[in-house]
Amino acid sequence: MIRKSHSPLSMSPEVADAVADHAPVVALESTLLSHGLPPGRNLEVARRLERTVRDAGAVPATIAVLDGVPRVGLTSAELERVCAPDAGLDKLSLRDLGPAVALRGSGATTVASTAALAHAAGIAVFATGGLGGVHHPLPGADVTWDVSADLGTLARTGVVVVCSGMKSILDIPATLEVLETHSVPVLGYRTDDFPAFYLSASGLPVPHRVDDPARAAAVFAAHRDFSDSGVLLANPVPAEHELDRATHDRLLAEGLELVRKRGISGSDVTPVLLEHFHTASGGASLDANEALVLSNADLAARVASELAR
Ligand code: PSU
Ligand code: MN
Repeated sequence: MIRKSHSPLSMSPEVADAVADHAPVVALESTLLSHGLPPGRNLEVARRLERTVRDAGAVPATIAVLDGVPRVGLTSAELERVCAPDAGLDKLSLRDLGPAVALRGSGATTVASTAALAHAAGIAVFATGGLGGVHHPLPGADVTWDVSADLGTLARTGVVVVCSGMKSILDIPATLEVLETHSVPVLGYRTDDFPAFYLSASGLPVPHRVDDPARAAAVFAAHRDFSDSGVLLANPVPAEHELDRATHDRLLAEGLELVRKRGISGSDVTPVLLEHFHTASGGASLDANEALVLSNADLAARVASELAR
């Protein structure tokens, strides 16, 4: 018989102390580092993210699975391992956590698996770049079955996810409908227009707007009285780093064509599209991506501080 033993995850001493003391902690995911940014740049961004969280008064907890152990809070050497060019880490969604643990795998965690691990560790606030969502159907099909597990997880996991909306590579109206079905509150941070990752506005209205971290924290606390689902706090990319819309639309059309031609599917779609943006935009999308995740980490730390008051 296979028995379940001990705790399913390992927390760094700093993160464990902060959680025990009810001090502000911000969870950070690792897929955006290993599968969303090129090697070299990813480590720089990883360190800047942690520094940004600290500067705003919270403890950063970057999450990944290493040698079969889900780790909440990485050492500097572990962060280097996650970002190494030859890391060869898998992209682990929530469905992959059990296999990774039982089969002693290593991998980076997506929004879905990071949210689940953060929640299990007692961390309520989580920062990322863009939430996964409903992909566009392939040409000739009217529906897609490629709906990110990020949505189902947010439907069941009581965390605040701070992101810059959904990636513009997704069907944003369909993704917002799925979030509504699952009763996930969607808040625009200082905006009435739902953000679209590289673009500060999607043209779709946000259901609710908040203008300071205290109100975002208050909405989360009130929502918890009615539902176990999470809350999406959508913070637009800083205006000076947003991609030019025409360039964006061209790169997106090219990227989708590339995915179709190469027959790419499943969890490879998002990394391939992001990589196309990064190479074809001459680095502009990298700057946008870095600026938006840093801004989200800063806001997440402020929300975590309000929740800890
Ligand atoms: N934010 C970024 N870059 C990324 C991601 C988010 O700035 O690469 C990742 C997250 O880990 C998210 C994943 O969970 O993209 C979505 O993947 P998929 O579409 O396969 O569910
Ligand atoms: Mn997918």
